[in-house]
Amino acid sequence: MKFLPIRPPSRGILIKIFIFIFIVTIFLNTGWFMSSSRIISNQFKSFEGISEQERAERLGLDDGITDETRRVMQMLNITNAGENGAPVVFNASYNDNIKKLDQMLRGTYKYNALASSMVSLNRALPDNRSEYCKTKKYPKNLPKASVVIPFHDDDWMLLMRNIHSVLLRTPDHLLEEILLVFDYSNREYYQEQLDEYIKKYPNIRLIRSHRRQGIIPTRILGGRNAIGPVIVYLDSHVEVLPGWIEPMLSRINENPTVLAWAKISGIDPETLQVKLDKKPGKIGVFRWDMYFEFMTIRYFEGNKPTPRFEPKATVTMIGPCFAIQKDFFHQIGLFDPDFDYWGGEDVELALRTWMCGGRVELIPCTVVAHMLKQHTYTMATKEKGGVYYNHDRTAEIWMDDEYKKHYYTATKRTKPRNFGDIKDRLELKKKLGCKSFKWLLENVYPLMPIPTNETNLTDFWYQKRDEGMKKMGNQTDDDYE
Ligand SMILES: *[C@@H]1O[C@H](CO)[C@@H](O)[C@H](O)[C@H]1NC(C)=O
Ligand SMILES: *[C@@H]1O[C@H](CO)[C@@H](O)[C@H](O)[C@H]1NC(C)=O
Ligand SMILES: *[C@@H]1O[C@H](CO)[C@@H](O)[C@H](O)[C@H]1NC(C)=O
Ligand SMILES: *[C@@H]1O[C@H](CO)[C@@H](O)[C@H](O)[C@H]1NC(C)=O
Ligand SMILES: *[C@@H]1O[C@H](CO)[C@@H](O)[C@H](O)[C@H]1NC(C)=O
Ligand SMILES: *[C@@H]1O[C@H](CO)[C@@H](O)[C@H](O)[C@H]1NC(C)=O
Ligand SMILES: [Mn+2]
Repeated sequence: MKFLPIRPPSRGILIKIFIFIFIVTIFLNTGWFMSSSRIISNQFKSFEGISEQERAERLGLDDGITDETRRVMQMLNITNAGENGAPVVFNASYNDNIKKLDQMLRGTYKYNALASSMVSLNRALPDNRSEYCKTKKYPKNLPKASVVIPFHDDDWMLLMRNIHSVLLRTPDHLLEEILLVFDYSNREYYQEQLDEYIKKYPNIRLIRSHRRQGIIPTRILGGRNAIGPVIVYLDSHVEVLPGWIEPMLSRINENPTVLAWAKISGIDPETLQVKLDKKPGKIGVFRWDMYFEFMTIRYFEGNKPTPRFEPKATVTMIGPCFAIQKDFFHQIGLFDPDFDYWGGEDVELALRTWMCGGRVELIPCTVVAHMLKQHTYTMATKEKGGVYYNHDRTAEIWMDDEYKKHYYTATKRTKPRNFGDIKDRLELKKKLGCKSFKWLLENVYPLMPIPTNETNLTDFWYQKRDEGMKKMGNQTDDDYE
């Protein structure tokens, strides 16, 4: 058997490795966002009647693209990446170092973070609203918002693009603050660099958790510390669109017990493309196993249709963007403080809002683009077990016995697992005089199919929905613009 002699690596290889490690370090840490003064042209007018580009200049918002990234973009012949929501497309295999960088970033973030690094923090997004939403007038004096953004491990550019989109598209007199809530992360750029960055902006505040807690405790932390009369929660990986905040604030101004839920469109995790349409969105409901589902407006509203782009009652919502009056939110108990890291919190809050005197509404004129991405971080603690623990709590606290059994059947369990102590929440329910689950089904969600003891719940919800839609002539919302 022959052994190959082990030679020390040549100087050229060492230099290449050094350069690669250098680039990787820069991308993962400090240099990622080193400021740059270029601001990409932006043709859209902001609410002030000036262009968003001018507003960006006025606010001193840099595009955030680093010199390293610019070099990569040059090699790949990319300019104006992602402008107007266009997809960023490149072939990383063109160059070995770029390929390695691309693979490394994908491994770390589970989306195309190299593409994210190329897209200006001030990128324009098309104003693709319906004429109705574009021309609708709202009162000048609306309650101010604390925009609360919990964040953990997302890349710097993704979070900053979110913050910039809020600063660019929110009238100053409606923005009390942007409240960043740091759900502990090891990313170096979220230490001093972040502190330095927000110093420039008196209306950006940062509170830090010194251990990782998950989205629910972090949102509670934000809810307790928010100053403005209205809290708007945003996921860290969203960009808001023109005219986003007035419709929600206006609805809450009319009725302070409305939980206002935005229409959510998508940011492609591969290309960062923002995909829009002119439809009013979809209604949110839930199945017997407690999971969220979308439902078409036509089917949900049946023979009682509301005007297309006016706020619509919805049973549940999902979390990328919603607004709620702070006092009302505190009164109904924020989020359940014993919930585990993540999962089921939006359904729980929606049920509680309805049952304890409020309303949940889809606000079709508010549009926020959200990146649906793979999570790389912990979603459950060992003791609790994440979403199942949270669902069980919801069932035990908010469902009456006659309905709770369907939840356990649908989740294929005869007995609940550990769901913690629910004494405080039951007391709250009593104190607030909340209505029953039966009331909710009858008044808010009459389309929820009620099983019998013998019903096989697998696919039951879908079967009944499809039957119901068929009876109504199979109308989708596809032409609903
Ligand atoms: C970029 O453009 C130059 C000159 O037009 C060309 O030689 C090069 O192959 C291009 N690179 C890529 C990745 O397309
Ligand atoms: C990407 O570039 C590599 C190297 O230049 C080439 O072999 C490959 O075919 C390209 N892939 C696509 C999809 O263009
Ligand atoms: C704007 O909306 C129209 C109609 O729904 C859609 O066809 C178009 O693709 C949208 N534009 C963008 C940039 O998403
Ligand atoms: C359904 O099951 C429950 C016990 O799980 C029982 O009390 C009830 O009478 C049953 N209902 C019918 C209609 O069989
Ligand atoms: C329930 O229905 C599903 C499919 O709809 C089927 O696969 C399953 O075997 C059924 N379970 C029972 C106990 O009949
Ligand atoms: C609705 O769609 C189903 C299949 O998806 C079809 O069998 C049925 O005929 C349709 N009904 C109407 C009224 O269009
Ligand atoms: Mn999200």
